[in-house]
Amino acid sequence: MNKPALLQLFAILSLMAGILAGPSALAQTSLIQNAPARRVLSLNGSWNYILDPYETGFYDYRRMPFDQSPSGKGGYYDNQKPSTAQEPELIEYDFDHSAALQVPGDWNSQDAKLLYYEGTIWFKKNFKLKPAAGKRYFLYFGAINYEAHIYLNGKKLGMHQGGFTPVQFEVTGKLNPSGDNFVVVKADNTRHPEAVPTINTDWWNYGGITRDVFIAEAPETFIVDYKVQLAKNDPTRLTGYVQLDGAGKSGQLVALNIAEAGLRQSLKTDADGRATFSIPARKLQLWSPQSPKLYAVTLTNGSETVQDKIGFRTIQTKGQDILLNGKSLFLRGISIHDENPLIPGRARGEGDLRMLLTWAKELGCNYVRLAHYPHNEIMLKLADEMGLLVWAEVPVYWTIAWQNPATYQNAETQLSDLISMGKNRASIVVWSVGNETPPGEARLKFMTSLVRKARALDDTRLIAAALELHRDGSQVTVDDALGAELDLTSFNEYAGWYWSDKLSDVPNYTFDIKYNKPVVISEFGGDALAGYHGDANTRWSEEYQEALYQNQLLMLSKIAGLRGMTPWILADFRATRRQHPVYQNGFNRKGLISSTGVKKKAFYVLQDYYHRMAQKYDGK
Ligand code: GCB
Repeated sequence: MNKPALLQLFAILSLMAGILAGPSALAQTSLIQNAPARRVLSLNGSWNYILDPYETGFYDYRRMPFDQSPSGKGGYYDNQKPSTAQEPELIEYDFDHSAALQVPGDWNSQDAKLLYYEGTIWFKKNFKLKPAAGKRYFLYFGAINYEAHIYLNGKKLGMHQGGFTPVQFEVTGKLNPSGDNFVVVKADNTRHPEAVPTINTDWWNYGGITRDVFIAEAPETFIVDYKVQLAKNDPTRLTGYVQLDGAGKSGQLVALNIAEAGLRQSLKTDADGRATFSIPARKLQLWSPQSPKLYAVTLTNGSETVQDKIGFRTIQTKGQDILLNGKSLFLRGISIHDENPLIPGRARGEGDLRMLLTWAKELGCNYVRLAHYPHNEIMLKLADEMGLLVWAEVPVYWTIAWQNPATYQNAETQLSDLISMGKNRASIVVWSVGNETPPGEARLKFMTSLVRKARALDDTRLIAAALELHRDGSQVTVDDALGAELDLTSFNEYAGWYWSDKLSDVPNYTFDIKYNKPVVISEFGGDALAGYHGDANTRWSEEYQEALYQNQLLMLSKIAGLRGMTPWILADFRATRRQHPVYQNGFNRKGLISSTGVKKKAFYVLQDYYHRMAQKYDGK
């Protein structure tokens, strides 16, 4: 055999070996509910990193992944060191002498040379954890953008795609008994046409390990998942389930205790380790933005206790009304990206997230749209605590590969993980399946399947999507067929900004909306550079944005079914598409708050309007 043919045979054989030795086909344990509350060991902090645009640490010179080659040597995940100082092997990387990045945190905002970087970065962290007998361990990342390959002590745990949902691997039996361990992550934020989101977005493609990392410890049989919520539209019944995982999961007793409400129930798991319940709960004080009451909920199975703080409320629609705990409501909202404009970069934890929600409260909000992808679990808990209703969304954004079954599967997995993560949060009242997806047959099929999936997973919340519309002169029509599947009519409109009109003409638009459902405008807005002043006709000025909001509110007030809005957006955010050298400089300037934290004039227009709406609906 000549050399190329030999190489080819070698490549095929190694590929087969790789497939056989690849990540286990066994079903993974489902996402641990409220995982951060069970954390035993945080892996946040400093991680050494290697920048790898050519993927030298992943592929050999044939483009064969090292983890599929027979020798298995060469991949950066090995963290290889020369065996002796006398006979040093040639190893062209060294994590321990490489620079470090802070985790959680995107790489772009931590080093100027990484601002626009798209590709692979390898991360490594050493940690000490001596596994205890009779315990199970789970490595948990809040989010890694976008594709992550994860290795523990040189062995592959698996791969995950999707930049905003948790990544979890069981590592029981894989930790070194000595207690010395290291974890390596290959994070790759390359954009792909078939990915979710796809190649084109109006937000920064922040890469890296952007949310908390920890190892959770659990008993052999443990409470992996639970749902404790009010029954659909019934404030007098608690329903849900507790799911155990592990060999002894069937026929176990689990105690559900809400001491403050005098509620105690003993549950017994079935053969699948699941105990479902539906019990009367008459005395519960209901959660609302005015009174965000949370109860300490305790689940106990043997020696294991899991605690959560859960609020209880109902949400439904009736004609064009949205009813929260049976009472009509106006959603005084604002859209928010998971970004701290002051870094500027991905929000890195509770402090950053609390700042964003505090701004929303100052604006007079009772509602936030957490666009355009699943936000940090900490954000959802803060919304519970601070009394903000939430629209939670998946990154099915613009032109997804509608015909591709793998793309659908990816979107559905992200939706399922979002719902799994958020299902006990009273604040979440809307699951959104996407944003501005252009109507068409394949797209309708794709989106309808997502809507049905969301309903099958959770029928106690509203399902929505930010729709597109079309215009003819001053007539706007909202008739997207997807609207028939949804509980709210939500659409993005940019009168006064992208629509070629004069600001003073904005109030003349009339809306023909085909659905008799509550109308919640998912976006409107316009850019303003904070500190740039002009008159109401000077684009980019604060005065223009101020007048735009005034005219928008006049226009929208004429929509009979208007029950809320989330203007675009709370704060300026980094956006690669926004390159005007004077006004934008890589930022979308539609924020009501600037990238230095300054409130623009339009902030006060909306604040004043929300004040009036609060008086009208809540009497204060
Ligand atoms: C939109 C998108 C949002 C953009 C915004 C804009 O319709 O949903 O992601 O950032 O418009 O500023 O153009």
